[in-house]
Amino acid sequence: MYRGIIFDLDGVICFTDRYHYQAWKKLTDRLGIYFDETINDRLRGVSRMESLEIILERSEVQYSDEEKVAFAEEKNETYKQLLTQMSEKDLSDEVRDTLQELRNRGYKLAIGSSSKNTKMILGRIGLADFFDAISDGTNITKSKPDPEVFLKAAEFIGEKPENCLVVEDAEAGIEAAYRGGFDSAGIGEAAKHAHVTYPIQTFSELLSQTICKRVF
Ligand code: B16
Ligand code: MG
Repeated sequence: MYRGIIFDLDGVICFTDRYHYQAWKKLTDRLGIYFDETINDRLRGVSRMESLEIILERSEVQYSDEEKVAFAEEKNETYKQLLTQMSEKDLSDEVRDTLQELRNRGYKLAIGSSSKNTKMILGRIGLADFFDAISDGTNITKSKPDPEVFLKAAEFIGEKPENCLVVEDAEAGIEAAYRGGFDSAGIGEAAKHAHVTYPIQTFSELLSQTICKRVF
């Protein structure tokens, strides 16, 4: 029986993939590096600097650490500019209603995201003050598949990993949950991961009797 639920942000609560893609594409076009949607899919749940390393696998030029930091900042400026298009309309009725019902059932609700832009994104979609705790890219040193972001989220809500469910869309996120001792619900590609506890097709399946039935 779970007491807390920890949600990944990008790909679970809202969808920022296309903005990540557009921002990386602008950078890679400038640098003359090949980049496509398939490579973008490999960046799900992966930190900004690790994402850049994946992108630079296609580069013929070796860049210094200083140049890489500058590239990551350049991408993030473009990305933040694109995020200004987001609004409460980018939170689906299904996600909003399911979150509210989980709250009504008495669960503690937290975010566990690799993104350093988590608070900005939550603000734009109208969830700035909704969650009991936020663990994100600003409070971790190791990103998924390391479990740190979820272990911190569990600590922030005062629950042990075995009492929390992690909800993820990325394989790296399911792996992180598994390594941290959490059960997981995997949506999209993450539903196929060998270590996923509950493969789900839609967010509202979290309300099913086998996953989050508890009413406090
Ligand atoms: P930022 P999540 C992840 O968020 C994204 O899936 C991933 O594509 C991105 O590189 C990472 O956040 C870092 O984001 O550049 O905003 O710090 O899926 O863990 O919520
Ligand atoms: Mg994600």
